Amino acid sequence: MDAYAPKKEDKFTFGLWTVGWQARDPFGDASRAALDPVESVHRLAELGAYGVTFHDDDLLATESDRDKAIANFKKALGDTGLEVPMATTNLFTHPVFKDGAFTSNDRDVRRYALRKVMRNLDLAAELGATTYVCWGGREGAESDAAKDVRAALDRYKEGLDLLCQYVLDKGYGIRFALEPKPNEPRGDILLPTIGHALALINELEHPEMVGLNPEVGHEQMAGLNFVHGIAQALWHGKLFHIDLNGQHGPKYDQDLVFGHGDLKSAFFLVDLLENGGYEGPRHFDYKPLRTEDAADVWDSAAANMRTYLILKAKSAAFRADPEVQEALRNSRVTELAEPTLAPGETYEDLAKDDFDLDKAAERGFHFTRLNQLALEHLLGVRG
Ligand code: DIG
Ligand code: MN
Ligand code: MN
Repeated sequence: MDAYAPKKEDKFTFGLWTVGWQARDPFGDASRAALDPVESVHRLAELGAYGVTFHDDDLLATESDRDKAIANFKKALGDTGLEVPMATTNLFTHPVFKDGAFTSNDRDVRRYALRKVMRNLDLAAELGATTYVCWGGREGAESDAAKDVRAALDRYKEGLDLLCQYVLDKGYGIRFALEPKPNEPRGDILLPTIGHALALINELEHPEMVGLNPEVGHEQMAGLNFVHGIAQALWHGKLFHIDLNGQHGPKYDQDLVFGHGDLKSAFFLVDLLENGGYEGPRHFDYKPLRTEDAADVWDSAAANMRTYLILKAKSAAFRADPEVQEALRNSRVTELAEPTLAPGETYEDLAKDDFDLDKAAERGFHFTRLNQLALEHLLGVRG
C-alpha cells in the first residue's frame, strides 16, 4: 500500500479551473482542449480527492446551458461522493470587469457583480458549500489617478456587508474568505496581502463572517513569508480556507504544483497546518504547466496531493526527533510560549530583575543546528 496515497480524510480539494485550465497565457493560445467538469469530478475522485470547488462560469466550460451544466455537475457529485466545500465567482474573465467588480468606477458594473455573486451563492448553498471565496483579481488600477482607493474601500466594504446580509437573510451557513494578491492581472490589486485583508475585515458590519483564503504564491510574489502570514491568520482565527500551490519568489504568478516552488517553505507550511489547528480542506489552486498534455494534467493533480503527504510525514518525523526537541529547547523556541510576566506580576516587578546585559548579549540561539536538522529531515537523511 502506497504510504502517500491520498484518502478522503486528507480532505484534498481542487478547483475545477485548475485541471481544466486550457493554458492560455498573455503570449499564447490554449495548448489544451476544454475539459468537461464531469470528467474532472470523476478523475479527481479516482485520484483520491475529497472534493471540488468552482467558479460559477467553470460549470459552463463545455455546456452552455446553465441548468444542464448544473444538473450534470450534481450527477457527477452524486456518482462520486465528492464534496463541494467552497465556491467562488468569476469576476475577472469577462471584459465587463476590466476595471474591477465590487470597486469598478462604473456603478452599473458594481451592481451587476453583486447580482452575479448572489446568484452563485444560491447554488453554493444548494451544493453544501460552507466557504465562499472572494478573489478581487481585477480590483485595482495601473495608475494612481484612476482609482480613489478610499472610495474603492468604501465600495468593497459596502459589497461585502451586503453579501453577508444576503447570506444571513437566506439562512445560508456560509462564511466569506478574502483572497489577497499584490498584482496581476491589475498593475496593483487592492487587498494585496494577508495584512491588508485582515485590516478591511475589521471594518465590516459582520467581521465574524469574513476570513481569509491566502494563496501560497500570492504572498511570495510580494516577497513575503507565507508561513508567517498563515500563522498570523491562524492567530486571528481567520484562516477559513487556503490555496496551495508553488512559486519561485517575486515574479509573475506561477501557480505551480504544491512543493514545486519554495520546497522548504512548503515543508514548514505543512508543519504549521498539521500542528496549528487548521481543520479545513487542503485546497489546490494551481495550473498544470502549459507544456503538459491531457494525461500530464492528472499527473500534476496527483503530484499536489502526494507532495503534501510526503511533507506531512517528514513534519511528523521532525517533531518526533529527540534531537530536534532538544534543539528547540536550546534555541529557546519553546520558551517563547511562556508569558513575559509571571502570573500576578505588573510592570513594577520588571525593575526587580537582576539582568546582566553583556552576559545576555553573548548568549547564542543555535538556530543553525535547528535549521540543519529541518533540512536533513526534508532531504531524507534523517527520519
Ligand atoms: C486565483 O488565485 C483565484 C481564483 O482562481 C479563484 O477566484 C480563487 C479561488 O481559490 N483563487
Ligand atoms: Mn495564483
Ligand atoms: Mn487562488
